[in-house]
Amino acid sequence: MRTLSIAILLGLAAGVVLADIAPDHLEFEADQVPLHLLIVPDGSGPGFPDARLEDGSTWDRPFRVRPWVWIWQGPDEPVPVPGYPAEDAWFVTTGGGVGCPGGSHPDGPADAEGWLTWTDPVAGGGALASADVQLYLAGLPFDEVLPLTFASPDLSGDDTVDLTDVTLFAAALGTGDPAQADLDGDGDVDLTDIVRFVPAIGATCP
Ligand SMILES: [Ca+2]
Ligand SMILES: [Ca+2]
Repeated sequence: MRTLSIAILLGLAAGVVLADIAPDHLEFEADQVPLHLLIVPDGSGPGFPDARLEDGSTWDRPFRVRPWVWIWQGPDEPVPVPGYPAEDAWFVTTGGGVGCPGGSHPDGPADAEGWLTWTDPVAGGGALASADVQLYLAGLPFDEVLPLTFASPDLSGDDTVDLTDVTLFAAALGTGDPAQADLDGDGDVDLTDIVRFVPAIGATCP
């Protein structure tokens, strides 16, 4: 509790200078497993409560992460950061996906215990289902990846779903490459993925 009290003091009372933190590790909810989410550049994809688990069921609640960081000249151990600003937290996939400006910020600042929450759909594209998802705070990535996988109808990664993506999607359907065309994350490429692709044609970043 002492650690948490210090963190609350640092985060809420004094304010943390963003340049003075360094990522240490991430904490997830105990039953959190890799969640699969469809992301569309215009943010028209499902929100996190509709993210799918491997068995096809839905997560049914927001996605939460508690980052633990080192604070320069702060406590002698990593601490969470209550009140951490949403605009300085975001994630990207290792392939450079989730590219819309502000498309992957959390709902708001970290809560009193330092948890960041994501509820709304992510606005972005270019994410392969096989790519790792990394959280950044103040521009610095955590080594530990988030328990998330994304897929997007924007296969080309230019944050627009257009003819180029139709061509790529058709090719991926032909080869059955789930890394690109498995938009619902059920491990195969079939009609349910086409149903998710077609409505996204024309989508672009807000
Ligand atoms: Ca594209
Ligand atoms: Ca599928």
